[in-house]
Amino acid sequence: MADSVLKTAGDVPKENRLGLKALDYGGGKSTLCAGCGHDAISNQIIRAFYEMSVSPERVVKFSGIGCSSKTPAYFMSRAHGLNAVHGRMPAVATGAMLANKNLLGIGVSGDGDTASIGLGQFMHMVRRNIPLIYIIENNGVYGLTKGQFSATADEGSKLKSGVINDLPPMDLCALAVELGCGFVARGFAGDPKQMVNILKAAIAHDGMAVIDVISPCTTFNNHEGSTKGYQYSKEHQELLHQIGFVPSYEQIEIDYAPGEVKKVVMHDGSTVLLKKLEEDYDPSNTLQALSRLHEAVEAGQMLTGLVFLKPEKKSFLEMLNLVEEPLASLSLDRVRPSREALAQIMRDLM
Ligand SMILES: Cc1ncc(C[n+]2csc(CCOP(=O)(O)OP(=O)(O)O)c2C)c(N)n1
Ligand code: SF4
Ligand SMILES: [Mg+2]
Repeated sequence: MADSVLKTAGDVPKENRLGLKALDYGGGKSTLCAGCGHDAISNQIIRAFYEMSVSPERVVKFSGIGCSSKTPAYFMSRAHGLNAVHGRMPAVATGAMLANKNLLGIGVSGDGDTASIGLGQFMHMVRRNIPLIYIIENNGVYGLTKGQFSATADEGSKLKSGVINDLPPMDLCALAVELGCGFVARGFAGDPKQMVNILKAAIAHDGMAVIDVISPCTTFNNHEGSTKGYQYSKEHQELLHQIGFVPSYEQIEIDYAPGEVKKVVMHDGSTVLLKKLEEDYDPSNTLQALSRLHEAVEAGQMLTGLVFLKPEKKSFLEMLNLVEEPLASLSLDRVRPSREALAQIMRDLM
């Protein structure tokens, strides 16, 4: 495999296959704090959608409440957008994705929005395999409300005030694997090369793609004693593999020895390439994924990469056997039962 497949930070074309420029994928000016990891993630979202030549008008963005949930305002302003109340994005996104299956959905949430108030909704959305890219911008704190610990904060990590977290962290990747999600990844806002390829793979996936991204909060959780800051994350990041992505319309050139690179063909015909590093990791093995995530916690590693990948899993929309046209564009006479049918139902109930 040519090395360029694994390196994506290089040349970015001036126009994509739709004739659009990267600027066409931009949004409003960010109001987040300088250096916030969330802004770095927005940049990679812009890049991934641009390079994948996704029409922004085909995209629908969702979020809940939090600094992270503000970010859909900072990318793809030409896309549709729905901002839900705190922790309730999954219900809104489920409805929207069911109503128009031609849209490509991306949700941005926070560790508080997902792992605290929104946990119940999140879990059911994963179980149902709603086709949606679901990003958790994970900083271990409630940034918007001034930095209280969230449910993903590591045991023993310290707030600036000296308060120590004595509760165990919730691992959203492990939870998603356990609930049968077909695409589970962990990224780091400080590793854009890996991030952009995870995002491209998620765009190519049909089903729920859970991406937990460690995204440092420079204002409240980036000091010594924090386990979600830039310095700590850089020192503890452990790559499962190097990730490459080849879109369906490009040739794959392999020049690595057999067994060194695992190829996974995605729903849209693109290929994800996973170049083995030290360990032999099979991302389609649930037990291996769960045990590796547990090992990482015990060893104090911040494990990143495609933790679990099974593209063949049926999405909820496929299971529902919906008609070809999006439900939202069906005419009234096709969705409303006739007067006679309603009268018959009433008679049957009597
Ligand atoms: C029902 C409700 N409860 C509490 C709040 C207060 N609140 C706003 S954002 C937030 C947490 C945000 O944390 P997170 O989702 O991790 O996002 P971050 O700001 O860290 O990116 C809370 C508790 C609210 N807006 N609504
Ligand atoms: S408070 Fe933290 S999470 Fe919120 S914008 Fe500032 S750095 Fe980012
Ligand atoms: Mg947070």
